[in-house]
Amino acid sequence: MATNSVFNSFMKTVFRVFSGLLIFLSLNFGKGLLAQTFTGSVGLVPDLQTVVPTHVQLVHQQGQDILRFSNGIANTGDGDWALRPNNQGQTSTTIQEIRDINGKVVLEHPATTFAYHPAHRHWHVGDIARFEIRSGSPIGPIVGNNSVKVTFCLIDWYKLNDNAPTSEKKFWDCDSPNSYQGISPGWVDQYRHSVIGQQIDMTSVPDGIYYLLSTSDPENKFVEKDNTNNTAWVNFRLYQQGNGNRKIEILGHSPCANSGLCGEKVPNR
Ligand SMILES: [Ca+2]
Ligand SMILES: [Ca+2]
Ligand SMILES: [Zn+2]
Repeated sequence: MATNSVFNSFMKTVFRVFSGLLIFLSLNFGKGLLAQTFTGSVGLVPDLQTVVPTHVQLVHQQGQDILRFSNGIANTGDGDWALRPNNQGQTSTTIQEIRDINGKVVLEHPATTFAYHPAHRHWHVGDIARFEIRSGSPIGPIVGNNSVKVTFCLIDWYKLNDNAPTSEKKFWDCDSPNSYQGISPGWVDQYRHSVIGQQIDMTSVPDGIYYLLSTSDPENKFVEKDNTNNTAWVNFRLYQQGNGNRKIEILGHSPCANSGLCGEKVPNR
């Protein structure tokens, strides 16, 4: 007993010291060494999931066949996907903040870049998504060199389903180099098919059966609950009808958990 209580009080002291200190961890996330700050309280972690791409269409511009589509990223996790710009001269970093239930920041994770996007004329967070065209199956070969990494401005755009915990938009500003960006739990950010960059060049791709894949956080730069549910896809046939322009026929899409993630709640705006 005596040994146990000595041990217990020792462990309590260790725990108090542990939770009272800022502990700096260095975690190797594949490529770079990233510093993290951890304070010991429980953080609410987001989960990123891609909404099944909608408005998938083949348009013809200056002799090219361009696939256009709308892309949605949902936060189905417990906490905000909260991204703070850290501007220091030439290099701007996006810091992901994990917060506890009281809104206190418990972890700061240097995630990606934060940069001005001249074509969109607002600020973008780096490494948000990857668009691919694969042949024959969702794990088939990439065709036409079509693997495109994209950056986004992330805001609360619409609610995924009717049960979002927050009715107000928390993230809404793309125009300031100093504003937080992100997605609240139960909300979706959407980039519509008409936006520059929501496109893949299919001109050199022969007729056939293809998959358009959209993956959120493809390089796993952000902290989230589940890294294995980040891809959604649409299956289509590319074909030539008579002497006219080529067309696509949508054949199906990836399995999805609810009407929001299936792309059935995408607002037409
Ligand atoms: Ca996820
Ligand atoms: Ca991740
Ligand atoms: Zn943009």
